Amino acid sequence: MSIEPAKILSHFAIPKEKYAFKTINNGLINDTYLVLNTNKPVYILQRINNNVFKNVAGIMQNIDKALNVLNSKNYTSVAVVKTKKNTSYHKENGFWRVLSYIDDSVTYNTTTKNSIAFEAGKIIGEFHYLLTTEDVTNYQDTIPDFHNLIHRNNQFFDALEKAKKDRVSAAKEAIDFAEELLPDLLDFCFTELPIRVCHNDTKLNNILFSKSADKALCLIDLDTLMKGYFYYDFGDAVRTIVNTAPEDEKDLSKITFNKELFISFIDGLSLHKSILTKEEIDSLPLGAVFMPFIHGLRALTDFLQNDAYYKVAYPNQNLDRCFSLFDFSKKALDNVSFMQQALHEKMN
Ligand code: GN1
Ligand code: MG
Repeated sequence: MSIEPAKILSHFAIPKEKYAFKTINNGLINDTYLVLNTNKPVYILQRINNNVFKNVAGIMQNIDKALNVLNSKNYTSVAVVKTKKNTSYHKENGFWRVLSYIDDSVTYNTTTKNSIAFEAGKIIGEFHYLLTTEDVTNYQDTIPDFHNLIHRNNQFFDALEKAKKDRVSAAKEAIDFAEELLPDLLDFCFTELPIRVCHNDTKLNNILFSKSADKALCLIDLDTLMKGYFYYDFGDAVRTIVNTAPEDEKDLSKITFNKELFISFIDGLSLHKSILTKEEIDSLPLGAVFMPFIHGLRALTDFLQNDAYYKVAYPNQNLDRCFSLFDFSKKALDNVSFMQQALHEKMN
């Protein structure tokens, strides 16, 4: 069914003007449009993927709740624009929401700049600092077991059993690696760690920066905001900041664990180190191995399931993502002692 973004937008409480729409193809889940008024971006319009997010009311409730506290002199939030009925989303041929657009802002898929890594660490620290007062039990668990490796392990073996032969043989090397590393990572289970309200998708391009000032403004894409461990947000940031190659990089020699970027990132994070327990800090190096691994495993599982979950731009993209993510996971594993040492120096 064709969608008329202008018609959808008319249900939201915004000035009645002539708007133009530009598709943004960055996300793998939702459909996103930039809304322009006389060539100037003014809003973000999104159709929420209801296949992935079964409980849209729950995610919007979580977001509204968090936005009440995500505000400080160091944190400029994106706002949810209400509908004319004063609700946070509009239901018509899917679930739609509108977000404010912050002028002069930009996102980066990768970086080679220490200042960007530092700012990313700082804003993730600020985000968690502002949310420490929140009671995590007031937040809905909108995708249960999202970063639960036991659950992802089961999905992987189930997919492997049912997959087409040609897909299994194309993915052989990745499957072997997954089977080799899974037992160790399944043991990495910090039940004694505090459960926090986490972002759960802190990749670099979910951080909004000021274009002119190289300053991080806030985290965007709050759909997966729900309970979690701090190392989820740490590891997801590390896999996209410390690695200077994109998530689907085919040339594995370009996948790097850049030590300088790591140091800059934790320098930024350390401004809020007081919110973290010693056990949480100790969990971080393995978190940096765990997060790329679990994402690689999910990409591999989706490849085996004929790309049912993620949007793919070309046939083997899920497999490329998997190889690249697993490769970074290996490189992070080689750097565990380095990370331990650096965290010991900067976060104690
Ligand atoms: C998905 O659509 P996007 O890019 O916000 C995924 C994340 C992955 C990411 C890979 C709900 O997020 O977990 O990190 O792709 N989100 C969901 O870049 O599955
Ligand atoms: Mg996301």
